[in-house]
Amino acid sequence: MKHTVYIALGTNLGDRSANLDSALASLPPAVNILSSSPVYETPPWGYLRQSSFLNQIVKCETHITPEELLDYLKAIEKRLGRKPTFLYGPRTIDLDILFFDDLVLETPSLIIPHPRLEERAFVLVPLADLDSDMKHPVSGKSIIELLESVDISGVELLQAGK
Ligand code: PH2
Ligand code: MG
Ligand code: MG
Repeated sequence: MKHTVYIALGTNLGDRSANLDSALASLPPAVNILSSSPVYETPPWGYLRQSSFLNQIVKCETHITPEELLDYLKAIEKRLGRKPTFLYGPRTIDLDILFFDDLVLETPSLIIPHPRLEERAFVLVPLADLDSDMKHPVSGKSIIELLESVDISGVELLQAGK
């Protein structure tokens, strides 16, 4: 079965633009990119004493399961040189599943939709560029509605999407 998934990319170590490009190039063939948001430079969230991030979101289609997708994304993170740090700490590349169709899933290793997306301007701003009318499957709120309750200051457009 074909699934529509939204994947968030984040990076604040090394050559951040190159990290985004390498991650995007690594997604096919299991994950086919349908559209990509602009790239934003964003202030660090959660742990403040670190460099700013580049963030981007891609809308994709895939035939693999959520658990397979998680393993696939983790393998890409590892291949691109991600080293374990601490919660919300600096990272070469982070690939997070935001939505997987309308699925609501909670296992010890994976929560879908991403549990903190409502709080994060660095997710909601690029998501609104891709699909502002899309509704969160749990709250039923649209991305635009969610965006109204976060502080978007410091989120700067870096490069237009495709
Ligand atoms: N990722 C985090 C923690 N904080 N801040 C920004 N701006 N962008 C991120 O991608 C990010 C973060 C943990 O995944
Ligand atoms: Mg993350
Ligand atoms: Mg992650």
